[in-house]
Amino acid sequence: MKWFDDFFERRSRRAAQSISRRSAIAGVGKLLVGTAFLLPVLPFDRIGKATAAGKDKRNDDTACEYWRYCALDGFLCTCCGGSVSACPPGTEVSKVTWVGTCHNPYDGKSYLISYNDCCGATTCNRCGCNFNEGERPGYRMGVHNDINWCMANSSTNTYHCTVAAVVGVEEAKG
Ligand code: ABN
Repeated sequence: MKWFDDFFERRSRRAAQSISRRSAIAGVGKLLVGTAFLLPVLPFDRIGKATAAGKDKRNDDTACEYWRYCALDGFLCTCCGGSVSACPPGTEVSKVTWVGTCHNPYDGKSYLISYNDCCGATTCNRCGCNFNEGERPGYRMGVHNDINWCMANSSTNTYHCTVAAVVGVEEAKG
């Protein structure tokens, strides 16, 4: 490897003779400033961000951010074979429930939403969500959402998933 060492020694000596320390520092400075100006205009891939921004999850009933789920704690029935207001086949709707109020961003009104659990099949375990608008601690059971509402069903009290049915709308202020 002597030839390798000799080669680089010669190149280094030649560079040291022809390039002053000041011009070397100026070169490094130019490189840094150039990079700072050039980097922001390089074509970064922003497609992922655009796609996420393009889809409004507040209007997607399979997403936790769907407007009706503002006080839902559980697994979405829309991901478990049911719909936003109907239990999946083979399960039955809970006889008791927790009711929350959610704002619909598309018409500006507030709606009363009934969060019924669907009972009679093992826990779905898909699309687990936990939003707690207006929810209160467990010692106020009627306004607490972290409860298995299937407990009141006589045939089965195994929790599967939760639906969010609209049961009322705010009245226009007169
Ligand atoms: N209401 C949904 C749920 C079910 C079981 C346990 C906690 C929350």
